[in-house]
Amino acid sequence: QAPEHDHGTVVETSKPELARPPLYSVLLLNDDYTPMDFVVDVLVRFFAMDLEKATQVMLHVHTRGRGVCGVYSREVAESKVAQVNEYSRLNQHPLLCTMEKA
Ligand code: TYC
Repeated sequence: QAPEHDHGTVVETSKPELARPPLYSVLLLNDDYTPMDFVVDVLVRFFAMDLEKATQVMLHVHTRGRGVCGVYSREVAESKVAQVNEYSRLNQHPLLCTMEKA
């Protein structure tokens, strides 16, 4: 004889929701020593900006202290941060790139 499991009233339903992976903003931080031209070069080289956009973002970071370079998956954001910081150290500039959940 089968056990009685059906209590008769509560029926749970679920809406299928596809879990979207979280996005991360990649940021540049201002400092007093990195040349403006180098920051513009970084934005063109690693964030596919044209010169005009790169100059806008560099000046935003220079005046506001930090600024968003792009929004990516965690893996791509981690790679951008690592590449930018390695490139900056290689060129002996203190420029810092970081990321945070968007
Ligand atoms: N503040 C720097 C200067 O006056 C320029 C600069 C801009 C540095 C943006 C870092 O993320 C930065 N040379």
